[in-house]
Amino acid sequence: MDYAATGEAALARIGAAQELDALEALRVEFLGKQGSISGLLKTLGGMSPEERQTVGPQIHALRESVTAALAERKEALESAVLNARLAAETVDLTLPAPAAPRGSIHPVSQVLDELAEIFADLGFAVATGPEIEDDWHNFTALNIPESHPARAMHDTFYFPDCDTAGRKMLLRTHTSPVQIRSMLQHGAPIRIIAPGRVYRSDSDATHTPMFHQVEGLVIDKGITLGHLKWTLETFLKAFFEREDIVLRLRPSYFPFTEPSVEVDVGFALVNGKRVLGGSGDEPGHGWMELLGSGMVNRKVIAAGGLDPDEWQGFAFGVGVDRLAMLKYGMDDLRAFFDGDARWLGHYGFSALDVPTLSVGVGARA
Ligand code: 2NM
Repeated sequence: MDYAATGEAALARIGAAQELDALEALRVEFLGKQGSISGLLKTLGGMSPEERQTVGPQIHALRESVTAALAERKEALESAVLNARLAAETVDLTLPAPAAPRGSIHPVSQVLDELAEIFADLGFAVATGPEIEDDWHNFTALNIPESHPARAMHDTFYFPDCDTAGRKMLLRTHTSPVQIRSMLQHGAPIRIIAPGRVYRSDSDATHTPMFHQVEGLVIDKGITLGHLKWTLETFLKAFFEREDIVLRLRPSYFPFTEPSVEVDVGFALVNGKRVLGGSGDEPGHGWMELLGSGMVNRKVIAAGGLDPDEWQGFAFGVGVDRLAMLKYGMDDLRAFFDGDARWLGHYGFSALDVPTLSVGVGARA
């Protein structure tokens, strides 16, 4: 058998491959489990030691040259694909400015405005606080002890040095420290939402190291889980612009609330997509976990400088980016923070849209 000729024929076909798929087919034909070169390697076992000594190196050389040629051609085809894409996607920055401004409002900004609007109608003020926090406000005051997994370096971005007062500093992992500051500064009663950026050392298709959260806090006398359920129901009906939003409360655990409840919202499957509304128990429906909430733990009320025998409250937390995805139909969280003008062109909102309950976003063009 003429291994050199076999090799030349293989290299010629590899060099002529114009598509990655065709190249992959050649790899399988030569080097796959049932491939021709793999077959030649198997013949070595049946040879005499002398024959193997002369033929073995030739077959191995054949396999190596084919492997190298496949890799080289693959790289060339891949870079051709990339170059074609780069050429097709160029943005000509020298084009004149458009006659009318084309900037748009990011969906997260839009949803934050909608949330402020909806909760303002329920008597809630918007509270904000620092994104760089100390671990007392972010953890200790919220009844999250030293040993809690949320405190591990794994989830929290810590600063390498303490501040001048010797406090350990970090990027807030939730907006709850804002509520603690609010209790300490203003006392009770309280009705606030705390929207903003939060940070966790976590990154995959559904988690980004920075994301947005809105938390709510009500502190007053005689507050119960009933007030919590009504508030969340009223908020979600307004936000999703549907009267048929149905909630299911399940017992859960958070260090800062007792009791704690996980809130599921009923959805229907419409053309394979989840559309919120209706009871999750109907046929063709299901429940989606949406919010965490509960009655504020006595220890947290005390950490906020209030007497837990006098004041009670409820609190909740929900991802703003997640709310935006559910309402406006995006399916990839990472695209939110890529700064891609084409994505914004598609999902962004006009600066002239007013996110009020009465006008609603349903009225936009
Ligand atoms: C959640 C779930 C449950 C919460 C608690 C507080 C505070 F500061 F008042 F104690 N703020 N937010 C809370 C409670 C947040 O997020 C999933």
